[in-house]
Amino acid sequence: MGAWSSKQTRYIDSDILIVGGGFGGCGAAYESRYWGRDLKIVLVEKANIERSGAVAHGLSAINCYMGMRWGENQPADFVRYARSDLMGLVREDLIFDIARHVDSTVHKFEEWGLPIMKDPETGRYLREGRWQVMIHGESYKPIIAEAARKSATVFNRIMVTHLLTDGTRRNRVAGAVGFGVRDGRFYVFRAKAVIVCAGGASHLFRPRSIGEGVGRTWYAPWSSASAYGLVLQAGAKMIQMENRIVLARFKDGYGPVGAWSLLLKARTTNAAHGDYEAARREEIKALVGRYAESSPLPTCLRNHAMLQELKAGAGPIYMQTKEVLDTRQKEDIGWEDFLDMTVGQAVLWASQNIDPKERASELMTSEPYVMGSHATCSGAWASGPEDCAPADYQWGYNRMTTVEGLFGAGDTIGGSAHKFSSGSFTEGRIAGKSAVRYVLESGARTPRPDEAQVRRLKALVYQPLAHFAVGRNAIVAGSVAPGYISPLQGLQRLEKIMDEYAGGIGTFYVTSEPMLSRGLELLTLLKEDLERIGAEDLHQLQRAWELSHRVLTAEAVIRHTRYRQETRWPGYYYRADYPKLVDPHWHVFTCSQYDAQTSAWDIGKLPVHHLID
Ligand code: SFD
Ligand code: AMP
Repeated sequence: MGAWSSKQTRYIDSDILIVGGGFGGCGAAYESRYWGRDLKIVLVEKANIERSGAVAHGLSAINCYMGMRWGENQPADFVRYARSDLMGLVREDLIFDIARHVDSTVHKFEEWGLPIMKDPETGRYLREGRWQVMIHGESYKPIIAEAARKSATVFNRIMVTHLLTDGTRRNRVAGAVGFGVRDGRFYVFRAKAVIVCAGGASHLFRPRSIGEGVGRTWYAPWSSASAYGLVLQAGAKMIQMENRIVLARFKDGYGPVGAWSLLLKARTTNAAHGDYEAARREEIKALVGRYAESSPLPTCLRNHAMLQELKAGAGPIYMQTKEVLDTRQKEDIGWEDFLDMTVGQAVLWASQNIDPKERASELMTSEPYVMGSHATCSGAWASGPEDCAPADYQWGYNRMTTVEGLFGAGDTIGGSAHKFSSGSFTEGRIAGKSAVRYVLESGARTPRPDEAQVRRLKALVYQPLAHFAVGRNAIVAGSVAPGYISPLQGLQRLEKIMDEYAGGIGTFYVTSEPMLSRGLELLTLLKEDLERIGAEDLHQLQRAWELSHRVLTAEAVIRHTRYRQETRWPGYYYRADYPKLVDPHWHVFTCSQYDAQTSAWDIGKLPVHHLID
């Protein structure tokens, strides 16, 4: 311990601190520099923004683009789409706000060098589907990171572990602390406003991958729930934490299906070549009523149809790739779709002798993920845009959480699904502009974190190193150590609990009140053991704090899932004790608030307002 507790503490002061340099963070950096020319803007990132976050490996499509300059769509259309996809429960004000600004973001991306595919006949962006455009996106992240680098002072390789609050006003953010994953230093970032953009959560639930593929997931394995772990510990209200997402993907490699379904128009069938989704429409309507009437069928219901087929023994489910690859151009699109964002799927095809022109490929549903930016909307409750949010959705500055001065974007913010990469960057821009206004208007009221709080956190952050230093002396064999638990052991225990009790793959996504309560009990025992987590080096120390964020997030997921007494999103998860969707009683957001001092959770409902017909 000694060596680390004596590590130098470095103080960095700023007007605006951005935590996480992914899509939301880069957008926040870019826009806060535009509006806050003379402000000190600092971005802190646990990896290196050049290739960090969910888009590290690139993408092949931008999934949120209106095309207003060509009259393709209007923001209100997009709100209707996201609302029906999420079975009615979204923040329409937040979605509208993103939709009206997202096109300008995509145009900037193109100006900065991102190659966007064009339709040779119209000259417009090549549409994958109504909302999606195709890109040559292997280098998507470095292109976007350059804009952030030019806008903010970037500190790479610093893992943020906790937010700081003001010494006298607990509900006022004052900065953040973390440690250098390379230099081991303790960093104290003091700021007037903080924008958390630390991304979503993989590895809360046990993944399907085993053995040599263990750890492989759809969302990035380094998406460690920090967005939620950080803001909920600061006391921010969270919503829809039960609304985890399950993805239908090419089996085992997690290759995306959108380009195949929407652009190439490949059929998804059961083993007998049958169109099971159409065949099950009436049955699904009986389950969820009018929500099954929207087109396209909501994402969760598409999963549901697939799961029903698998349970009936009608699998494997296949994407009929060979029926559509009749030209070289289509074949190129199919391969590039994987090579730009999921190289592993192309490798898997090669290793299994699959030529998509010759034979169909299996699809499968993934383990659940917790995010705020895909076809799902878990995250913090945020104040809405001044011009269109209803009064009870507005208490301060746009995208400010319920903690004063604490903003968010991307996966951090709840209620606004279907942001994807472009919408997350756009939301970062919105939050950045708003944070600048907050800083300028709040003037001299600079928050001051309490020094005792900083000292306490410094001791806490390095504790896992001390546990290892002492506990290693009692290692009995291999890695068996009675005195501490390792980050990997803790992670695997968390995944097992979530999988078996909270509706993971192990139970075909089914859970219930007694299962969730038992899961919570086991999670509480895990939390006790995690007080003795041991880290042998700085890398493991990062793993330890990532796990801490994941566990708190998992607890929120269990509590919200237990609270919502209905099955709102069949195909994402099922409450066996409440198998039906219950409108209007559950046509509400679930909402929670955590008190880090007492470890108590307050849970309740918030209204869903429909602003667009
Ligand atoms: O196939 C800390 N996404 C897709 N978006 C699209 O537009 N098109 C697609 O094609 C997409 N698809 C897709 C996507 C993601 C992935 C992994 C795959 C396929 C395989 C979604 C977008 O990527 C996603 O919506 C945005 O990236 C979300 O943005 P944001 O900012 O909320 O998260 P981030 O980009 O992961 O960035 C988070 C950053 O925070 C850092 N970080 N830094 C310091 N301290 C801590 N404690 C931190 N914790 C995290 C991270 O390192 C990261 O830089 S498809 O599904 O449709
Ligand atoms: P994916 O490649 O699966 O991530 O999908 C890309 C985009 O297409 C996302 O916006 C999905 O919601 C959408 N999408 C994928 N498959 C379908 C489908 N069968 N019907 C409608 N939308 C889809």
